[in-house]
Amino acid sequence: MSISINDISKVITIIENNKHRPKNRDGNPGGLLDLSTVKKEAIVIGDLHGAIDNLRIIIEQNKKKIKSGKSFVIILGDGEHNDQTGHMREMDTSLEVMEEIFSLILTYKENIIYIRGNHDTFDERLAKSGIKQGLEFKNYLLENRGEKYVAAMEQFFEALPYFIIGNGWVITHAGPVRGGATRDELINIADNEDYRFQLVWNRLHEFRGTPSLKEYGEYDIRQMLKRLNLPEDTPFIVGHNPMWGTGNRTGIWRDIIGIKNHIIIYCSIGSPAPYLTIQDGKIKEVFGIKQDEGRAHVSLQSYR
Ligand SMILES: [Mn+2]
Repeated sequence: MSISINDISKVITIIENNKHRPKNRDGNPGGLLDLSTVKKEAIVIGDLHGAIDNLRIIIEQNKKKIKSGKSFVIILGDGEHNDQTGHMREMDTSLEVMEEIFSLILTYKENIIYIRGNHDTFDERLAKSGIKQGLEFKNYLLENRGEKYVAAMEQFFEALPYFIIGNGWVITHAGPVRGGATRDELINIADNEDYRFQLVWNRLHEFRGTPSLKEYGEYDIRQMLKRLNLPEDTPFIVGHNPMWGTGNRTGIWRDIIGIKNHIIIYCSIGSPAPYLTIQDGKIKEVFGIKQDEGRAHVSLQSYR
């Protein structure tokens, strides 16, 4: 499906008018999606970074459930920008993923949710291995789609929510705000550049010693849940920070460095298309690609 500027406007309208999105004090769509009353199955997909095949496989495997409204999909942001060494300037797959997401939102409306990641920007300060991927994607779109399309994409980025409270779980792109944040602060995140930055950039503090300002630890997770009036052991799901260095190649890391119910999920190129399904407090790991199809395999496991 080819995506027009008008289509992107429709996508933005759907995102901004989500009935589970409380308005901020200026009457604009807030930074929080409150899905705590939604009882259907959540399908959670981590950062794709151009992994168009993974996205298509996962949607195909769950198409019936999404179509019938039995399940809804959450994509954790960072759909664009190939993260594979030697391919970081490749932007074809970035556009493919974003247009696929637009087309899914146009088809399934609020049953497809995309939250903001640190790559969901044209900001020139965004650089990976010295490559300004935000700027490169913008230039690619200027060349291939034109100025108005770039403006529409930017508007899409700005329209995205930052945090989801689900039915017994929470999700954000990168990590908690250090020291936590309240519901009201999340709704009014437009006024708080620091919180917007932290939710899409924070990384887990993995080693002993003083954490840097971009890092969070278990304390911050518990504090965030506490300030949201949620049980302190509520599953806290993020993407952003794949832990390939641990030797686990599945793209799903649970109870990371001993933090109970903290889950990182990452679905980039080369991963076995991992995703989570969450229903009634049960979190399952599923892999779109099995070992006999040529890549890493971990059998379906039950979590919690
Ligand atoms: Mn990220």
